[in-house]
Amino acid sequence: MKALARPPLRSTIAGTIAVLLACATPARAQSPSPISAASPSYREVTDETGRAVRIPQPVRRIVSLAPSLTETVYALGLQDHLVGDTDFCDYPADAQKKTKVGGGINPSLEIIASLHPDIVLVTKSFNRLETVHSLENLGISSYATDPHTLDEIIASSKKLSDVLGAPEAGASVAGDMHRRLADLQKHLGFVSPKRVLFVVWAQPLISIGKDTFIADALRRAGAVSIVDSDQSWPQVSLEEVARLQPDFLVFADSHSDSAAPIVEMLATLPGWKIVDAVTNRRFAVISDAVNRPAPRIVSAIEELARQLHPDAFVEKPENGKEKLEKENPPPNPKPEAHSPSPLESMQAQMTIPGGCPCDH
Ligand code: B12
Repeated sequence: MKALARPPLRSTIAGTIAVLLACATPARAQSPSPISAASPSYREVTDETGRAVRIPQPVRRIVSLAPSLTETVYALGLQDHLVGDTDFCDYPADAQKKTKVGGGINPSLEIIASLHPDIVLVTKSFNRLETVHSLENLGISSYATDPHTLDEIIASSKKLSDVLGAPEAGASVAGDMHRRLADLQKHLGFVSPKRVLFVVWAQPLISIGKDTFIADALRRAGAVSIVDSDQSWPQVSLEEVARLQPDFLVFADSHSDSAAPIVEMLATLPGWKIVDAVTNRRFAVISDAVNRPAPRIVSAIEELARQLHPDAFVEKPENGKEKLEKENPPPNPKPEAHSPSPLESMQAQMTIPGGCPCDH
């Protein structure tokens, strides 16, 4: 497990160099866009953390400091304006080709400054306040999001689309998310929610608090977190998990090459054997989109709902067809091959990178 990294001295020095660079040459004067050579107009908006932010208009050069924000920029069709993103921005695949500015919690201020962004996008639950302050010192505007529910993710994407100058795309993305979530609720109807433990981090065990977008995502998928904490990312003891005995453990997919199935690994760790869901291999693995407050989180919710409540998604055979088959049964029907359940398939594919069950 990696501890939360402090920005290395190297990045502080780099920051100082960047300040000097920025003072010597105004950032926008070096932009390749001929229009930006003219004196820019600005728009002042309040971001989701209540900060007043001055944004050059139109926004032509965006740096994203979180995978969720990169995904949102792509979903809004603004990827041609994305000039830099983080090492962890891996979706869609094209995002991997953008200039990398480092990690979300320890980005290189020097690289960011060299990209001459009009705006740097940050999100409160992943980036650091000190990064925002350093950018401020460099004269670079940053806009922060901070969604805590699915409705807030939708509203946040919409607001961002407005700030970035693509309001129609925002309305369309929001409409699609609303539709898919409503459709999911039709399937789930009145299923009784499964009690789950969402594993953010295995050692020490970190889960989710009730005021997080992941807790809301679980609710939308017909699940409820057994952890009822006011803290966003609480550390939880295995004794507490054993006392609460979740029906399922839920993990974000790691996309790692490692072969060891995650629950097999957990079962070998001290303490985890007392959790029935581990002993009985009751777990669900969904896309790491669940960790990212962005439009694709809806797909992760759909995945989870299907794994936890497969019966709610069984297609009802058409009456006519059923009747016809009963009247004319096929000759010597073949015995059905055992097709693995989604959970069994997941178990076969599931992997774990160096001690953490998620793509962390
Ligand atoms: C909990 C956690 C999460 C949570 C929330 C993130 C968070 N708050 O840290 C969730 C599950 C959402 C998450 C997601 C991801 N995570 Co994570 N996560 C962690 C974990 C396990 C603990 C971090 C922690 O304790 N946070 C608690 C405190 C620090 O955060 P907080 O309560 O939100 O408080 C901070 C903010 O509020 C901020 N703040 C306060 N006011 C303001 C105001 C503004 C304007 C801003 C910008 C910030 C800000 O300052 C506070 C203190 O820093 C660490 C690993 C570890 N064991 O440390 C990895 C870690 C931070 N995650 C990591 C990664 C890679 C990811 C993902 C990219 C994974 C993925 N593949 O999708 C995603 C990205 C999400 C996104 N938005 O796109 C890496 C980051 C590496 C790096 N160098 O940047 C870490 C270090 C794990 C690792 N690989 O080592 N993660």
